[in-house]
Amino acid sequence: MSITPVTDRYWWKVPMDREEVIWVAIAFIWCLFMFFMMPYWHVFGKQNLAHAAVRTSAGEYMKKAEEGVAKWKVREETEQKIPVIAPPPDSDVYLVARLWSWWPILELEAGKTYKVHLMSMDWLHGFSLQPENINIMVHPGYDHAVTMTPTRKGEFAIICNEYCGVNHHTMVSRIYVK
Ligand SMILES: [Cu+2]
Repeated sequence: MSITPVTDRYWWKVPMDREEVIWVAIAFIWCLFMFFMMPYWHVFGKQNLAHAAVRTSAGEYMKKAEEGVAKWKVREETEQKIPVIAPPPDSDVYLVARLWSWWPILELEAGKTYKVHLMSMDWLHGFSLQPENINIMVHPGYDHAVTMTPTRKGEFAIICNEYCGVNHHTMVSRIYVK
């Protein structure tokens, strides 16, 4: 039972009001616009990075990350003595996410391309590069490779943007671009 009795039982047979037709048309056109914006922005937005994810184990991934540090370490930073590595262009760079740090710190060259790998050693973390605002989920068990070509010189911040425990707010790092 409704508060006011239904006067016309077959309301769907009543022709649509002009205003309603206009709103439905606007909503539909907006839906189409948003839909085609997705592929457009992927190609022309310069924010969506081409990436590939491969299944792997924490041990295997850590071995590759340690190899990179052994080869390309230039110094250490922060109280935790996190190594800073300067990998050569076109190399595979492995960045480890774990409770609650990013390891190692990357020092890249502007205009050069790198394949940056991301993986978590424990549970879900989020790679958020600021102020570029590039956001990538970092899963355990998946080596997520992103092709990166830094265009601007400077210091960029990495913050974890997936809540990952009591020290989540300290899970910060940086990328240097020279
Ligand atoms: Cu985290």
